[in-house]
Amino acid sequence: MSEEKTQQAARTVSRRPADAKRTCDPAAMEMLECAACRGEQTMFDRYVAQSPQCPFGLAGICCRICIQGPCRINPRRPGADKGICGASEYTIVARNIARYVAGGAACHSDHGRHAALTLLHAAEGKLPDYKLTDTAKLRVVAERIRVQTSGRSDNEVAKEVALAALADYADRYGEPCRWLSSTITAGRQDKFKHCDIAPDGIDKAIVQVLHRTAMGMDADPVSIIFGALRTALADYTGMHIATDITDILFGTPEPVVSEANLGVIDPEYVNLAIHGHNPILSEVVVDAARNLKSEAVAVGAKGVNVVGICCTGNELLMREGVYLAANQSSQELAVMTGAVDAMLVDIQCIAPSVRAVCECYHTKLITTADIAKIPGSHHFDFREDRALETAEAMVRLAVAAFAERDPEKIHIPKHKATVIAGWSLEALLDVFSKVNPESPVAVLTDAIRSGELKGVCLLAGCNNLKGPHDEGHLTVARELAKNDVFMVATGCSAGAFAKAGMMNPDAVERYAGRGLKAFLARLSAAAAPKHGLPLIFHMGSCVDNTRAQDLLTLMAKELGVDTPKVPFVASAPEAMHEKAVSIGSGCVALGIPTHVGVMPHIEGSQLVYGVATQIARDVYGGFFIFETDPTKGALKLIEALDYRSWKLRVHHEAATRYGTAVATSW
Ligand code: BF8
Ligand code: SF4
Repeated sequence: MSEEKTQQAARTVSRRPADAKRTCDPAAMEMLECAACRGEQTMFDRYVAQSPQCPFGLAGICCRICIQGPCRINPRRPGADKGICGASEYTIVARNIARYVAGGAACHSDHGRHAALTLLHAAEGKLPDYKLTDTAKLRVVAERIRVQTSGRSDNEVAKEVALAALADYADRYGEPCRWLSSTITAGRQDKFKHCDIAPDGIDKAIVQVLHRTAMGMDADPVSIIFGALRTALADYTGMHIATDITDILFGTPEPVVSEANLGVIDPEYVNLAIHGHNPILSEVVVDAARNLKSEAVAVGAKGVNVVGICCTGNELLMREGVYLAANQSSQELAVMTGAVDAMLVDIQCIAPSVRAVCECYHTKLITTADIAKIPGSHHFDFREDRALETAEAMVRLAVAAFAERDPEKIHIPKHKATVIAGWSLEALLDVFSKVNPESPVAVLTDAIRSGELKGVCLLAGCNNLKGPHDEGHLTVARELAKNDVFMVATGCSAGAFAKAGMMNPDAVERYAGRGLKAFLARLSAAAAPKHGLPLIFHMGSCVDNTRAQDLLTLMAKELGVDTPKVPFVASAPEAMHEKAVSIGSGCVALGIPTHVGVMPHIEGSQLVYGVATQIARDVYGGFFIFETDPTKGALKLIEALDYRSWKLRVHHEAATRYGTAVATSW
């Protein structure tokens, strides 16, 4: 298929669920055409094969919590309006959602625990392949959580920070987790205390919500949802630990220029795709790939080209400028280019189907985590105390596979786009500080108060094949850009923007409204960033949503109000994973209007739906906006921003006029 044709196909993307070729990424479209010709199956085909999906599951009214079930609630069938044990639809829907949150929190927090243990062992001098890269951040984090820094060596401080992080996992006997209380506003601390949802141990919150939602336990949907919110805040805590410690170990990201989409796979190099979430592994693999360049040259390649997929790709893009090849729904398509010599996976979001795809090619599939094995792949037991040695062995598998390529099967789409990534909160504030050195974040809040910007949106989350691949993300962002919303992004949402060329200065020209354009131009003029400023700022992987949540907290402090009054919204246009449910729930508790572009399994209970969309607003100020039409979703986000910025302006004007403090009781 010619490039022009694929672009046209992407523009006129099909919305029919029975159509397997539903993507607006031209590179993915080209590979789907290719897969169809070769008779290879992808997750796009399997979505069609799974349709129509079970209406009970979709509505969240299928209970499989005990093996007397499954019980399916049918309000129209006498006697079947409750489960065998008598559980009502509201109990079942709430329990199912709470268990999603537990799953998501388990993923993020176990990832954070791995980072904390690595920091501990590195500080103890047990891990020669790891070092403390950002000791300034180490000391900032230490002071924030009240670990003494003066007169102590970096290793001493790091050890205590790691132990403090690990202590947040255990039972703190009523004392809220330190990574939560030290990073949120006083207003949120009070709110969480008042509602009794501040976790006093990450593991404890996860265990409790599983206990709470077992057969014969909590039947009260509001109580279950409050338990789920505590778990969502445990998720936030684990994510924040992961981000902070990863920055300490590998460096806090700084602006970096790179490229994204399948066109980054280079036929002249040994291509090693790294997929998953864990920088503890992938950072060392990047070192190993650099070390083994000569071995790659010896087999006729120009070197080793590491390309990232999903969030470990985002982590490497942020810190190392490594190319990003694909997001969640296009992971199989990277292998189908026939030029990926090995795919190395760690944890989370790895489709088991990559094994079957690798079998059609010469690609070696390498698993590295004992909790994420895939039958038939090469498994390396990755241990931090011999990290580089193991990583080099894995890279050597890729180098050896280079000679086994079948030239007939190589098809690499040309599509790729420039991306300016590396926007940690520190990097963003550094740019703001060039305009206002005294209070960098005021650059943003002043622009909102003056009406130049409508507010801030965090775009996050996955791909979900219930809608066309990447279309939700791109549509929401285009609408927000046009309406002068400052955007930051993480996860596969950031992947979609990077691939589509929405994270570079050209995109500002193309998509930004007048206010957003003027704002970014002012920043550019003052900061003169080497590579220019992007339309959407890439903040990293999914655990790095905490970077954006820290931005919200800073904005609240600057504006003198609590987070539910800040013109800050979030959107997960293509949410899929349990992790997206836990992140979204945490956002709501933090006071953020949160758009979800795929219907979660909640419609089977009017009551639970009402709690998520209405009651949450009354209690926390944040609420869910469920809207599957991305254009309408964007408009609802803009409406939420308009409402908040209008109120802020009114109260700030009144405070200025009467010389009083800004009112906060609205
Ligand atoms: O943690 S956005 S599909 S890759 S879950 Fe997974 Fe969703 Fe992608 Fe990153 Ni986040
Ligand atoms: Fe059915 Fe109750 Fe068991 Fe759920 S917990 S499967 S509703 S009997």
